[in-house]
Amino acid sequence: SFEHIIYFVTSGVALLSLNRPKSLNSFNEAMHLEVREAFKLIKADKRVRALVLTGEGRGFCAGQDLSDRNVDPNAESPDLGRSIDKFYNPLIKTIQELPMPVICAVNGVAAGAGANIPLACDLILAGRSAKFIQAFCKIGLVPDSGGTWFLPRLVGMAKAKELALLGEVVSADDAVQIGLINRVVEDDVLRQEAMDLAQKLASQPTKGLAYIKRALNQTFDHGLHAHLELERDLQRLAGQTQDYREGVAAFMEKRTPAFKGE
Ligand code: T3D
Repeated sequence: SFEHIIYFVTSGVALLSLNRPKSLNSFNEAMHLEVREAFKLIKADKRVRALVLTGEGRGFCAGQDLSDRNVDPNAESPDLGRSIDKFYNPLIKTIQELPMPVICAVNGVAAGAGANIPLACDLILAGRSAKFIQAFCKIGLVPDSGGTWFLPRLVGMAKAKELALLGEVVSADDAVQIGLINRVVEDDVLRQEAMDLAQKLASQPTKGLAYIKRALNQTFDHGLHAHLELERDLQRLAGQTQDYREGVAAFMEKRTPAFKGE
């Protein structure tokens, strides 16, 4: 069992909640290791067909736990590249490559890496009180966890530069407005709304959804011709799934399909 996260599976949905509320769920090494362990469980568990990522308490995640960094003038500089290599980059790749929808339920302040981890997810819901802060610039750092990659793609270069260089607070409503996130709901229903949406997705053709996710995640890496070829390859795979057969059969028989995620 875990100490710094909450993890369980219910009705096809895995819930992973960051659980260091006293420091706004900032990442120390122990929490990183538990998150990594949870993703191993998700990948190995055939029941899991959607994931909800959220946090306990009044914050979603305040990024790196800064109390773990020795910045004494006489100490050697900490190697932040190592921390990124070891923890943040693998986490972002894992989320992007997970073959199922990942819903981020941003339950409060999201700062630093905590503001960018949601951007790697597939759908972002936020509670009314959530705030997004590219806090890096305020301590002399660079947006990581894919921030400088996701931001211009989501909100355009002008807004991306404004967010990254000024580190101003973006409210949940403004985040929807600029296309950073999908939806805002009231704080007290956020968890339930995210679980409901995840359960709906978990009853859909999981492999098909995984291929859709893969196609969209790669779109900005390709020219049109290369991307048409990727779509063809993914469609070939989709056409080999049981759920595709079920979807067409159910349509022809005018009944509700029963997808198994196979
Ligand atoms: O080092 C590497 O591995 C490189 C990778 C870096 C990735 C990064 O994420 S760098 C960016 C790190 N994060 C930040 O710079 C954000 C720091 N936090 C804040 O600016 C503010 O806490 C917030 C804007 C997020 C929230 O403000 P507020 O006023 O709502 O809450 P607060 O009072 O500041 O925080 C509540 C408590 O959480 C407080 O502890 P206390 O005083 O009650 O004992 C505060 O110190 C603690 N806390 C918040 N963020 C962090 C933290 N403790 C350690 N590290 C944090 N990042």
